[in-house]
Amino acid sequence: MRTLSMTILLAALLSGCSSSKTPDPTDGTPQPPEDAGIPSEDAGIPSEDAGIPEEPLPSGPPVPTGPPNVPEFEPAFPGQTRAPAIQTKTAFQVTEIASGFRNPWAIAFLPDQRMLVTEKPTGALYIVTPQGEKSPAVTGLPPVDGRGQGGLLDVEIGPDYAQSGLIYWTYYEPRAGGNGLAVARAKLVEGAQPRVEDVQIIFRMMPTLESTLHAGGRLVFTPDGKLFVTLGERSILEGRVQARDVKSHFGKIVRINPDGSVPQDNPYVNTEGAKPEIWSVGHRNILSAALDSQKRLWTVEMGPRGGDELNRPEAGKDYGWPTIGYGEEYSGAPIHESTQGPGMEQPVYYWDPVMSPSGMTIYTGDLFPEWRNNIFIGGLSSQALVRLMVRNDRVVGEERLLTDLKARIREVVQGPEGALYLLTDATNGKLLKLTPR
Ligand SMILES: [Ca+2]
Repeated sequence: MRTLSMTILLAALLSGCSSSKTPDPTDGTPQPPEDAGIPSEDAGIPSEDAGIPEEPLPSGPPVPTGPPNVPEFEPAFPGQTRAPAIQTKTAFQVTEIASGFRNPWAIAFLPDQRMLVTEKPTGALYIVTPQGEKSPAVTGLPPVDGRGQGGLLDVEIGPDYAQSGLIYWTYYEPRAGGNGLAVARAKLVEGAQPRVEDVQIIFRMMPTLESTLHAGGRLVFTPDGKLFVTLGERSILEGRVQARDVKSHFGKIVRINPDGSVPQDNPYVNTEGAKPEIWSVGHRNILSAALDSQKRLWTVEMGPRGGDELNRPEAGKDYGWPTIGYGEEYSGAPIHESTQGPGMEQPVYYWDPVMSPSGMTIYTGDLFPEWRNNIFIGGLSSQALVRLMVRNDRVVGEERLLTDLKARIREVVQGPEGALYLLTDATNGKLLKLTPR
């Protein structure tokens, strides 16, 4: 219930390519390395402002990130990694709205500009005003398995929230014989003690397995009323080998209706033995997902050491993990025989060394016209907000913002007024707002 108004002024010029700090190839914390990647071909964020001649593409050296972990791997096409460094011209400031969140994970905006904020390990969900006042934790959510990378993860407002009051969230569900990601929805009931009512579990990742790693867990609603859920492969070998197997949910993106039923135009509904919720296969651990202005899904997944990757996952396609990809095991041992293979997609872009993605938004606001259609990704080990400029579905420029904060960025969301809202991943995690100065 406290309002913090500390304002950190940051000249954009200072946070562009000024940092030459080499990212820790591991997550940079005692947590297991959720951080790390593989690719996807073509893609299509539209050029901004159709009809207006485009500026020349950026050129020059990439963001200085240190030597690659696997220098012998070559990109599949020019510009697939180490795009030219770019620099935001608009001066901006970072305002701290609230702090004291224990490893917060996700932000969702209510229609009145208040926010829902999740805390991963505790399973707590808060309502936070634009001024930073925090409600008591919402009651009625089922318990979470908050160990490791599990816990309470993403939260989204239902498309019919104004009528139904339904909110949706992902969490690691304790189960007999292990745990697994689940998606729940319930009606949010406000008051001095907010609560949820009529909790329904609409999706359970199967099979059940004991692992505290590679939880995935991002939710994305589409304008046609479907819900994408990104899933990890549990990290341990028993899970990893299921990432390309359509009989398992591990390492998949799934697409469901808001009540959990299966859309009949999903790609595997007529495949014998396949999980019908599956949209795409061969992913490692997707912690970033967003729609572009054409309402197409883009994701960034934690790859192995030297293999984080940006993809534009399409129905029924195979993104290759663990068979192909960039990077290596965190032990330094090889994983992939090859970076390319028949029937498997290349990433749009990859990072070696990794930036450790979590959270993603594709900017459509008015406050920063120069950012329109740019991709923003939270960086954990890279301790940065990563900005990608995209033309014709290829990355043509990269920037690392907010490196001066020296904070792990867990979440980035565009607010209703066009500001960016961020969460830092820490035991005293902060809710920050980024606006023009
Ligand atoms: Ca891949």
